[in-house]
Amino acid sequence: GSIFFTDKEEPESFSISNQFAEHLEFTLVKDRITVTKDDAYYALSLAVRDRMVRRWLRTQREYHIKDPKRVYYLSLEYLMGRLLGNALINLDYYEECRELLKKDGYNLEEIKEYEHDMGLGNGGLGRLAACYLDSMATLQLPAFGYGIRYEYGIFAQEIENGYQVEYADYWLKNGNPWDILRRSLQYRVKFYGRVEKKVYPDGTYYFDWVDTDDVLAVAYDVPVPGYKVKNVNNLRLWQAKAVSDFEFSEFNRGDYVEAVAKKNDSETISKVLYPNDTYVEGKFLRLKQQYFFVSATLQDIIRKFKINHDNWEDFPEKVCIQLNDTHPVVAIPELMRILIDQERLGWEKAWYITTRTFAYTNHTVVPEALEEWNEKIFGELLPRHLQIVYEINRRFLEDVKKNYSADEAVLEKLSIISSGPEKRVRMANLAIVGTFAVNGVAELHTHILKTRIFPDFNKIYPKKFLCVTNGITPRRWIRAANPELSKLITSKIGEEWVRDLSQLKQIENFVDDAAFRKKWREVKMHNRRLLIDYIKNENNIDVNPDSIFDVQVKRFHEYKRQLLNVLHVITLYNRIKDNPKIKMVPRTVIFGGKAAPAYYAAKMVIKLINSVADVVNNDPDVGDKLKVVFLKNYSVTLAEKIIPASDLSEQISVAGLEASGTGNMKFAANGALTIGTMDGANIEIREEVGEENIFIFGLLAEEVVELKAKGYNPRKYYESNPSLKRVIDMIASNYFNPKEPGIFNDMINGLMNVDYYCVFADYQSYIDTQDKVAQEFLNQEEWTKKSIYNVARIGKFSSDRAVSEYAKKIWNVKPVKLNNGN
Ligand code: 26V
Repeated sequence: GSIFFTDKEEPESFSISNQFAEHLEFTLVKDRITVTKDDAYYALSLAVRDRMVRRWLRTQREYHIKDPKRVYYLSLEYLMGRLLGNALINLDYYEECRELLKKDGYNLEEIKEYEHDMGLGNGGLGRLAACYLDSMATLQLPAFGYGIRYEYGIFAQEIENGYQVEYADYWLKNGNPWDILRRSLQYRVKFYGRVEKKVYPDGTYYFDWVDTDDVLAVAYDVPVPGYKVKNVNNLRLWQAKAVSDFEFSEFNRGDYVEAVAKKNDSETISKVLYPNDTYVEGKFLRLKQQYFFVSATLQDIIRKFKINHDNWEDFPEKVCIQLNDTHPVVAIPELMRILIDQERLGWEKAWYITTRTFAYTNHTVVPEALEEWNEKIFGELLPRHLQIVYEINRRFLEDVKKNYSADEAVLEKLSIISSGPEKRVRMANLAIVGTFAVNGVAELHTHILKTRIFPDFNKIYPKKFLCVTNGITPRRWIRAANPELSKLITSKIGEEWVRDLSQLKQIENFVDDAAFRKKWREVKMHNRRLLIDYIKNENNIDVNPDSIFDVQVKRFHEYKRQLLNVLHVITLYNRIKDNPKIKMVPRTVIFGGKAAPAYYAAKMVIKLINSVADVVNNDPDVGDKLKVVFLKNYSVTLAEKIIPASDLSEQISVAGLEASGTGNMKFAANGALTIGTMDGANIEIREEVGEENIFIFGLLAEEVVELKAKGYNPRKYYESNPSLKRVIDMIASNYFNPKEPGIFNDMINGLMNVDYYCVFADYQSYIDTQDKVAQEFLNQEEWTKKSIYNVARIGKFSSDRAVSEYAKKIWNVKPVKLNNGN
């Protein structure tokens, strides 16, 4: 007989109460006297994890036995948030668990609050990866996430005197019950060194990468349970560790302490997440992280492949690797190196295999965010890879000259290596050349990629470019974040919508049911009150529960135009000051989000918001007509509190720059109406919900281009628009910052002279549209209908739809169903 439960037909069933008690006593060594709430969280999480373990093992074993084609999702970022509530929902165990805990004297809702967010990402790209993991598991796909186990996640944001201040996010301080160390899974990753050409007696030769400085990658696995299915997929995160046999020569020279101290160096690789999204710094450590991640991951993928296969030609039939932006693109020359130098395949065969294995998702057209590596940095850290990149480029450009164009300007644009005084490796060009599919994340974004950013690539490879519009997981963003709305919906149409979001269509049948609409409003009010309490606690601001909850939460970037929102706030303030008795629809304008620590302009927008909030919130003329709230440290968990309470979703980027947006989807799915530009997925949301149920304003993407082409002069808008002029003059004359005069000078000068993101050009259109919002909010019955239509018609934006599109159009992977047993 086997001692393993996985070998038994009917495994003994664990009771959560027993497991919980056992972990409290035996894992945490606590008793009734010493136990804390945090212990309860930890023990409960371990107990819930225990319930996943057998499914997890069984899933991995099933994938091993059936040996289907697998997909590997490679991302430097995963913004997972909290895992306990999500696990309970996906295991369909939430209610039962809550009741059991109650018997033990614990409140699940309270215990959940002790979990620290797993914030291993910056923003949209990292959260998208987390949503896709949930959908890949729910769709029962043989899929594997790979990432880095950063010791410090996205920084914690504090506000001091109105300014953002960053604190380290040591998320592991109380331990982590969700990941398990794979003690025997370690790979050696090489850095630096040099390339040696080795010649065989018969004259053939190969290249050897020698004298390297090595680091170990150790695996930590996080379970990813699908919703109401047995599949539990795996997220494998690598942590850097010094090689154990380090620097023997230095030992011998007597530099023992030096040698041991050096251990720290290698372990800094996985120390911290880079906190800037839209700006590339070209730092050595960042490239080290990328290669560290890619090398360990490819070794792991190849090890698994070799268990069942010895023919490399089968590789692309069995393995698909999705590259989340260019961050893991060094995987392309890495696979080439392995195939050529280690597996001794010729170039052509290696290239054939490589280009049929990888696919690349682009997430931004913001030029500062396109990764390019200084050739010297790249070559010093990865000498063999630089050679391979050069050879890829040489062959590619040969091909282009033969079949497309020999025009120097065209070749320069296509080249993987940029020319000029500082040669750089262009990771996006490498990604396009080295993959079989390149996808944008919304229709407009894909169109801009094809026509504006990479037009020649699109002509050379017309079938390579495609669109997969982003999506969000309804489990976390509706079912878990908004339990009251979920109950109301389920009471009308059953629970299937949680795994098939298109079913929400059915609630349109209740739009004309006044009782249903009333309940709909009660749900929103319930959520609003929770947020009001939170705001009172955090910011000590009293919020009017009947005001419009007007919310913009996302990373701070100039292109996202939080500044335009502030200009609207000041415009409203001026109306009140002009006529303190004015009848207006009350508003609470809520902001949240982090700015990259070195992004001065974005940080000054945060300061401006807090300065305006100080004045507006303390002006007796304003009363409860207008409040401005900046909620610090926006995170996945905070999003789950804010979004369900919102009425108005601000998606106001300058058209053409927000690749997709996913917050826009989360708000609409929770019954907020969008005010937005024709940008990213806003366009597709409008198409789905209907133009009467969304507030669109501003220049179109092409109009932005035209305006700039004919010479945009923001000063003209300032001079011809008295309301805009007044707002700008107030900021410029320190109205909101009398104690710190001049701090907004750079901002004002930027707006008046350049206004790269067309804030002035869109100002009036935005104000007019906001007035329309207020007008329509007055009619609560009509507003409620629009809110219902938004939810009913949001089905397309489920990450289940997005992931099935990837599976069909790119990955060619099929579900592996685990139906019976535990
Ligand atoms: C760039 C860099 C540069 C180096 C430092 C670290 C770092 C991290 C991230 C990035 C690129 C961020 C790109 C991004 O997050 N794009 C967002 O992707 C979302 C998911 O597709 C999409 O909804 C947003 O519109 C898009 O801005």
